[in-house]
Amino acid sequence: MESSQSTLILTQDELKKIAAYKAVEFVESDTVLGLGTGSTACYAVARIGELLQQGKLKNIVGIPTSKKTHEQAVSVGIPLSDLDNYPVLDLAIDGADEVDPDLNLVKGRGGCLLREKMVEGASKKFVVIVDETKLVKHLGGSGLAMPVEVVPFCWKYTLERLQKMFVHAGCVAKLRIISENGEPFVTDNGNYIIDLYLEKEIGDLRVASDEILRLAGVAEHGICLDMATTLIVAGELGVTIKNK
Ligand code: ABF
Repeated sequence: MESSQSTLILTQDELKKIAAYKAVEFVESDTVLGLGTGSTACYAVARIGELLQQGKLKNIVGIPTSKKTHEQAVSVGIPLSDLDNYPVLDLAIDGADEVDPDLNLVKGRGGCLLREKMVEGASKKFVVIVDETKLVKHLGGSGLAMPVEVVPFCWKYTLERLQKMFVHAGCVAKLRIISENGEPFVTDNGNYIIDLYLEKEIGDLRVASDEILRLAGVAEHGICLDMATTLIVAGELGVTIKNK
């Protein structure tokens, strides 16, 4: 007789949900929470709303990192405010596009990096939630975009400067577009996104970060150094939690 062994393969979406639910276990009543954006953070926002409705969490104030998250939080009944009223947050939960072994991040492929960095940078604790596909040896190493939010004014000038800045890393800079006729993606702040595609390592991340920010026309970039305090990774073999 043959014995059959079934292996449970979880989808990337299921892993995102597992990481998000684990993070929400760290949420306590009477706290101010940064609410992230993206398909992973979305699960955390939904779960927080559910726990509020069940009375298992009380007196939460959410600070959303995007218009989209604002809408979702309202729809699940999370009371909201902003950084002007709550300049210090207890905890923020959000996803990331890449995470390196030192818990440095690339954010912004969802286009909300500026607000995310403002809100999460104001939080005493920042829990990053990802599925294992987001782990990289070095930032920019996935071959995917390193986003930079720029003002629309003379964006081509800014794009060329950014590309030249990282020519040593084989950088190709592209304006993020949302349609075939070249319509640019516009952020919640009315800005554009320039995506940097790197062939090689960018070099010292702190130097790169400072250099990008010094360029007039840049509003913010997606490199997040020393922001994450905890990383929750959901993978096929379970959940791992790493504290900085
Ligand atoms: C946000 O959501 C962003 O910083 C990042 O771009 C994105 C991650 O996307 P997802 O959770 O949908 O994979 O946190």
